[in-house]
Amino acid sequence: MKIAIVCYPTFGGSGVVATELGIALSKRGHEIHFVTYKQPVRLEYLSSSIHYHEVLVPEYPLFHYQPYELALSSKLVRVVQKHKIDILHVHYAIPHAYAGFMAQQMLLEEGMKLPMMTTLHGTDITLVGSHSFYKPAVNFSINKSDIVTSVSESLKNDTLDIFDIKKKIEVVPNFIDISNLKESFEDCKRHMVAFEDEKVITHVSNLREVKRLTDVIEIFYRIQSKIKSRLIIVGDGPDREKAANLAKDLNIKDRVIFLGKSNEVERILCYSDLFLLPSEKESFGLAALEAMAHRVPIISSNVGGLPEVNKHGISGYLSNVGDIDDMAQNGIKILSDDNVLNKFKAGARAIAEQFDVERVVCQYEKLYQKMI
Ligand code: GMT
Repeated sequence: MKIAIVCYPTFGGSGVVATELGIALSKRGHEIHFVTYKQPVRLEYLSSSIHYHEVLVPEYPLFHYQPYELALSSKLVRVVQKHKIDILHVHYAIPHAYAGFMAQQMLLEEGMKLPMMTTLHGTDITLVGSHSFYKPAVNFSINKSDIVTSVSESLKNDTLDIFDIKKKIEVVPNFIDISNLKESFEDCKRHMVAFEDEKVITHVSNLREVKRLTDVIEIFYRIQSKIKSRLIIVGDGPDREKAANLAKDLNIKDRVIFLGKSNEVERILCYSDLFLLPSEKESFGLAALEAMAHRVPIISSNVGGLPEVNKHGISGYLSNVGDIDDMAQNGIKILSDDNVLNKFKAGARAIAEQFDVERVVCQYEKLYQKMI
């Protein structure tokens, strides 16, 4: 099939999933066309089966806001016509499902039918999409999609609670390409962040409020008082400074390392002993799944789709949002005995294997078939 994929090209989970899906589909013989404003960060190489079409939005002084949806839908029409695209798959409803619907309508005028699948990822529903500014348009474009998928049961239920959805929502979980994981590095550079006798605790996110970054610092503060350890924070975002200030106030500034946006997440996960994800909301928690695939146990909150990924007592532990004491105690429980740590490492990997790309991509393929 010839499939156009619309996504955010950034480090965010929805863009990562869309890109990895495109790569996996291309390996299975499909022709993939990414349509977005920048080459997706996870897409290293273009090939005869993976193409990228840039959406350009020229600055015009009359517009206070440049009309990205308009440029995206126009680009989609051109790409679909030129490359004879069979299917459109949009990731993250806002504004992609809306722009996709407009493209569908324009193509219909020309006698072309373009089936559209919308994959809901989380904040497009629970945070941004539910805002009254956007809600009617999001509701409309979800209902206009030919197939709607969500990345967890929890997100499906949230969508049905928040919106007036007439469509069936199929759950297709996020995935990980286990066979392509880089699991060992000749020079893993662990020595650059921690001494031999210290444990490495990691957090990866866009450092937004919803990730509760100050909880990450508070949990680490409690753990490091019992277990020699370092905290590595990967990613960048609005809460970075607040977290850095808290680390300073708690006198653990030297034990917390902010690495910013990094392309070396796999390398860091290879030597991590524990991953913290105490989020306020999380439709799935792809960052946790990536850590688990690298055998890193998870200390997380129990919201949204996290219990579908992080299995309590097997791959890590779940606690109520904000219960930093419980999260710290669970972290200490895992880290204080190497036998326990190894048991959790194996558990994390075993659960991650259930989300292997091979098991998931065929679910998307079946749904594509259904659409055409
Ligand atoms: O976590 C974020 O803030 C980024 C966001 C995104 O849209 O890229 O992530 C959402 O989609 C990911 C991929 O499906 C999920 O793994 C994340 O749990 C979800 N984030 C939230 O629900 C907060």
